[in-house]
Amino acid sequence: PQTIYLSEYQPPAYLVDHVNLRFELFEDGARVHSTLSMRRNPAAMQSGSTLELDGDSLTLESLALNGQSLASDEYRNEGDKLVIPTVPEAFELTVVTWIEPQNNTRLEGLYKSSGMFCTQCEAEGFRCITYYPDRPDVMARFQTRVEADKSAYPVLLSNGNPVEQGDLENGRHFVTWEDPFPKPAYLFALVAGDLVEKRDTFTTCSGRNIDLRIYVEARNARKCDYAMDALKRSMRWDEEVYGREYDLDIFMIVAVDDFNMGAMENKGLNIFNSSCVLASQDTATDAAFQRIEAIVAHEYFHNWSGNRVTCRDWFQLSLKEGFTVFRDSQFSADMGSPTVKRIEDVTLLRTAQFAEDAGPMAHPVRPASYMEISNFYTLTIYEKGAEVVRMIHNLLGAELFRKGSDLYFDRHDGQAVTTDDFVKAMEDASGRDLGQFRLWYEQAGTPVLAVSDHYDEVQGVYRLDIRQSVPDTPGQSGKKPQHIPFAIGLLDSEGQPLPLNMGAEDSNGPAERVLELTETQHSFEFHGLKERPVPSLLRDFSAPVRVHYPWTREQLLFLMSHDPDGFNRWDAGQKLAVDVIQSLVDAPQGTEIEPRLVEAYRLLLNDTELDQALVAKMLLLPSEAYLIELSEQADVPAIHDAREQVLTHLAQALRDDLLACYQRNAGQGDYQLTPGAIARRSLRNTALAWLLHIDDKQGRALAVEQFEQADNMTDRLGALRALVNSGFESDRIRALAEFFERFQDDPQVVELWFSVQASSDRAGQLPQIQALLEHPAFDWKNPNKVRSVVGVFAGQNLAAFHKPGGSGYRFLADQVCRLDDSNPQIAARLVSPLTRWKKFSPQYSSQMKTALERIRDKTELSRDVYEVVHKSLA
Ligand code: BAL
Ligand code: ZN
Repeated sequence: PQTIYLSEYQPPAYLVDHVNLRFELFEDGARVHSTLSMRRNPAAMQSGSTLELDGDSLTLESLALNGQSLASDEYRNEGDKLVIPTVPEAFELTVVTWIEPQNNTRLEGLYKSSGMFCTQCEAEGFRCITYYPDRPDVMARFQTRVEADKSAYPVLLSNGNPVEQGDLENGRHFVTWEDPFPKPAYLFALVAGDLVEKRDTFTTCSGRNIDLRIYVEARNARKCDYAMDALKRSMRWDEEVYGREYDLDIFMIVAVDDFNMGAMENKGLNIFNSSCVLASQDTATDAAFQRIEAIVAHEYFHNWSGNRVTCRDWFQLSLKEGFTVFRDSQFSADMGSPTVKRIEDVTLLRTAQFAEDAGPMAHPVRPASYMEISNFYTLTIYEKGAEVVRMIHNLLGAELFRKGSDLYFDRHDGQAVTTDDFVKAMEDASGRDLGQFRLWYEQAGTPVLAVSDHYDEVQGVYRLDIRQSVPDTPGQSGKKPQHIPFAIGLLDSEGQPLPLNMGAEDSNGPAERVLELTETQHSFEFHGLKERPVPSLLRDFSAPVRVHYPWTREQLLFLMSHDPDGFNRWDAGQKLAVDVIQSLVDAPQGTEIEPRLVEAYRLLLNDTELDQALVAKMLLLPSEAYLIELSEQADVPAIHDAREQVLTHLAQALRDDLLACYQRNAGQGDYQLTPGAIARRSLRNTALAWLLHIDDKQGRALAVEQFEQADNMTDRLGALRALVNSGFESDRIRALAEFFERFQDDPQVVELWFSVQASSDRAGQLPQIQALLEHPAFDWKNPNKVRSVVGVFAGQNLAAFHKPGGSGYRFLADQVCRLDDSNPQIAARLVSPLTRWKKFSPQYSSQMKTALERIRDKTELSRDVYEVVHKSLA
């Protein structure tokens, strides 16, 4: 496959002013009539009058220029392109294509899911519908007429506002939609199905009434309320925090069962993976509710950051994704606990994005090249991209950042722009020079800060020495130092914040400072200190970097109970637990487990003063994935055993405290979805999991009771998970059977049922995983099912996946090869656990490499999987 380079970007030769689409939908296919009003782009760099259109898997039925049919020698196919050698300056092109949505298993373009027609056009799906200049910098006004059988497809939707509808012959009908806002083709959407409509309204800040609609299959009608409320909260928040008002008269969301992504921000017609929109107390966990709120907000926020102002080319993907993730994380922080949200974001970043940044697929936030753009919907583009925007926010402050975002939206409304345009708007609004800061977009890899300190007790001066390096990544070496905001505080031995006086004459300095690192080496001195302080470094995770500092366990214990920065308080606990677990990997049997860790957890379990949501987070041990990420040559079974040893030891030593914590947080009246109630459920389910981890009899009775009596999915699933991961085999079997029996008709809950087993090293060993793939509820065509079994096994059940002998790797390779023919996007994502083979100790890495080679050698490998596998083996 061909590599596409940012450096080769050229403006489009022809622009599209208007698109007129007519879809005739049938059971055996669809006919798409497209009329494009086109003209030569005055900014085009190449001369000539050749028109090139993108197309993929299309049958061309006819082609006409200004109403004149083109003969077969007046155009040609070159690879996936349709080339018309000579076109006028301005013209109308009419294209008729035949496509087969019912056979479209890639779920790109127009396809069928649960009997309905739907689309996914980002990034390059529109070319699977008709021939078109399918690139984001071609923005056009769309009018779309959808025709289908009226009884099978009573609801016909597209972008914008409905302008006409009526009946046709043979029981068919049509609706015509017009979208007044020019948009790239990736934002096009169409839905046709037998759906019910949940309606509401929203009055915007300027007093306009917006019609809000969520479309779902009838059986899901009761599961839309939460998403609708989340949508209204998002609309209000975007007005208040960013001054962004909704622009069309209608905003629609449609739930679709078979969907490659989480959701898609098509203009006025967001299409959601059912699992990211449908929720009810008895079927969705607290985590699912929170995810739904965040994704509804994310897609809604794209209306400005993505749709009104879009990307010039796909190298700029983080322009919309990084900014929009930052916006949705601000929103979630405002709706709940900012500290807990920060902990969740950083956990994902440090566990998975840092791993990506250190692996063979590492790429900058603005990549310089790609083969298949679908492979670049990554944690780097999304999460690191959001961190980069967050740093700008922190460097400028909220007020100037808002000025910058206003300028960005005003300046570029209706345009397709670059990350550089975004940074420039921030610079122009604030007067700050972000020249060096731009390296965050250009250089891949996670910067490393080596921090050491020195205290001069005679002078009362404490010095921090910080050395920055940015590791080499594929295709990039010898990198420059980046501009890093490094927030710190210092604490005295009582845990009180000390003033940070940076000059000998200063007094009453602030208790927290953001040090701006721009050089390879910096030293900062703090004066007037009567004792050696305890440093609190990288507060609130002020930059996406790794900090190396020789923490002592005393310091970590101290910060765990004293740091006023909630994030660092949690992080100190994580660092301590990591240190304790790492010290047990490969240690002789019977090595003592740090008694102070037990006491710290005892304090936490009994701490009813501290924010209970933070306590709930602090009780969670670092994940195996994070421990692997932190190690040089990972031996997963050894890491797993060490972690299990610590968990067992803690659960045994704290058994009575766990029971007390469980009781204290049980039975708090009616179900509520407040931060306090969510924290209580989290605490009691953690206590339950730990008790069952040591096969505690009383814990077992509590779990069985909770499983049977729960009035919500968080508690029912918490009890199920605890039982599944316990040694109480008959309870495990019974609970799994009962759970399936009860929820078998609900695909989202069946996904949970699969993933509880696939993530468990008791219930998810390879033979059991293979049995799940044979289960009648499993469906290879449904990405959620594939992810909940194969993805969860390889990504979360790490000891089973990395079982010596390599059976897990061979299994994954087989599934990737199987999926590659039907859904290459999902297949390429599944390869991910194998790509980091160099990270593991030799007995594992050689077998992982062999599995990658197996995939590489498959015939007719898709471009998606080809890119991931070849880059991983390079
Ligand atoms: N644009 C793809 C889905 C999302 O990030 O919103
Ligand atoms: Zn997005």
